Amino acid sequence: MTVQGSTPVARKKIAGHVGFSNLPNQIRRKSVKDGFQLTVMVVGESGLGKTTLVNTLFNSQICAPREVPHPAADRPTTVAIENIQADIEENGVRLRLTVVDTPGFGDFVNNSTSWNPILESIEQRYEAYLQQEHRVRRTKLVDNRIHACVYFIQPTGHSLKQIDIEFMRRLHHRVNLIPVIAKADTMSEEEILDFKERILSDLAFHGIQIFQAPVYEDEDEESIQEAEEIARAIPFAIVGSENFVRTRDGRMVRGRAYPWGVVEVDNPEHSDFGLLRKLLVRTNMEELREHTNNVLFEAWRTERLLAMGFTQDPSVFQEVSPADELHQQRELHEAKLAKMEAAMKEVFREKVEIQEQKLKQSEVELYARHKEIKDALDKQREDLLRKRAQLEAGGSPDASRKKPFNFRG
Ligand SMILES: Nc1nc2c(ncn2[C@@H]2O[C@H](COP(=O)(O)OP(=O)(O)OP(=O)(O)O)[C@@H](O)[C@H]2O)c(=O)[nH]1
Ligand SMILES: [Mg+2]
Repeated sequence: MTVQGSTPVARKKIAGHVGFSNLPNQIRRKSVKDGFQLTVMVVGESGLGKTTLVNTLFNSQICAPREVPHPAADRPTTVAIENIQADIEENGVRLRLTVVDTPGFGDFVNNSTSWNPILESIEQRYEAYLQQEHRVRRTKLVDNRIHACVYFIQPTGHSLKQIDIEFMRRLHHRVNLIPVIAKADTMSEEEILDFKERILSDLAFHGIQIFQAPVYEDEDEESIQEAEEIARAIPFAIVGSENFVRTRDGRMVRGRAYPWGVVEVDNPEHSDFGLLRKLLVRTNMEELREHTNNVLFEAWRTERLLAMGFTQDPSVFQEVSPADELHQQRELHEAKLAKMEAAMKEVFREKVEIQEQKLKQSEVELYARHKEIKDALDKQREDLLRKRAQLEAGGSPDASRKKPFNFRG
C-alpha cells in the first residue's frame, strides 16, 4: 500500500492503542465531525533516521515497503520535501496525520543556507492559509500549516553542534520545535540522560524555545502522570525501525537486532518513541494546533503585514465590556446634550439683548416726546399765568375790547 500523495484509510490500530478517541469529550465533540488534522515535519542532518521514524510512526504496513539495499549500495536519501498522509481511524474517530519528510542537510560543504527550504516551506504554508482567510467565503479552510517540527540531533553525547543551534534559532519562532536524539540505541542509558541535560542547557543558553508540554493539575491522576512523563522525557531518545525482529524470548517486535540483543522500538525502557507518538497524536495534539494558530501564525502574520506596510490598530483587538461601552455612550450623550443646551442659551441671550436694545431705544424716544409735551404745556401754563396776572391787575389795555360774558349780538 502506498501513501505518498494519496490518503488511504488504515482501519487498524497503529501499534496498539493510540488513544485519541479517549481525548476529553469537549475536544472530541469539536473535532469529531471533520476528524482531527495534524501536520508534523521531520528535520535534521542526513542519515539520522527521519524517513525511518516516519515509517515507524505510520507503521510499516501503511508505508510502502522499501527494498532492502545491498550493504555496499548507497543509502537511499530523501531528495525532496514530501508529504506522507494517512487517515487513522480509531473507535470511529478519524485522525488525518500528515508527516512532511525533508531531505537531510549536512551533505554539503557549505551548510549556511540549508535551513532556507525548510523555513520557506513553513512560511509558504502560512501564506496559503492567510490567502484563504482573506477570501470572502471562508467556509472550509484547508490547514496545511506545520503544527510540530521534530528536530533530529546526532547522538554525539557531547553538546549541540553549531548547525543545530543555527537551524533551531531560525525555526523556533515559526514552529513548535520538538528536539529528539536520533539513533538512541547507539548510546547507553546514562549517556542519554547526560546528553539530554546538556542539550537542554545548550538550548536555554542560546535562548531557543522548544515546545513545552503542559501538565494540567485539574486532570485525572493518570493524565497528569502521562503529561509529566512526556514533559520530563524531552528531548526524546528515539529508536526507529521498520523491521520486525525476533527477541530472545521469541516475540516478534519492531526493533533493531544486535549481537547482544534486540532494541525494541515500542518498549518504553528502550526508546522514547512511544512518548513522542503520544505527544503528537494524543496528549498535546490540541496544544500544538492552538499554539501554532494563536501564537506562531499570528506573529508571522503581523510581521508579514508590517513588511507590506500595513500597520495594525491594536485598539480593535481590545476587549470592551458592555457596561463600559454603555457608560461611554452615556457620557457622549450627556456631552452632546450639554453642548445643545449651551447653544440654546446663547441664542436666547442674543434675543434678549436685541429686545433690551429695542426697549432702551423706545424709552429714549418716549422720554424725548414726554419732554416735548411737557415743554409745550409749561409754555401754555406760563402764558395763562401771565394773562391771569394781567387780568387781575385790571385795566388791561385790551380788557375793554373783551366782549362781555353774555354777549349775544
Ligand atoms: N541504529 C539506528 N539506525 C537507524 C535508526 N533509524 C534509522 N537508522 C538507519 O539510519 C540510516 C538512515 O536512515 P534514514 O531514515 O534514511 O535517514 P534520513 O534522516 O531520512 O536521511 P536523509 O533522507 O538522507 O535525510 C538507515 O540505514 C536506517 O536503517 C535508529 O534509530 N538507530
Ligand atoms: Mg530521509
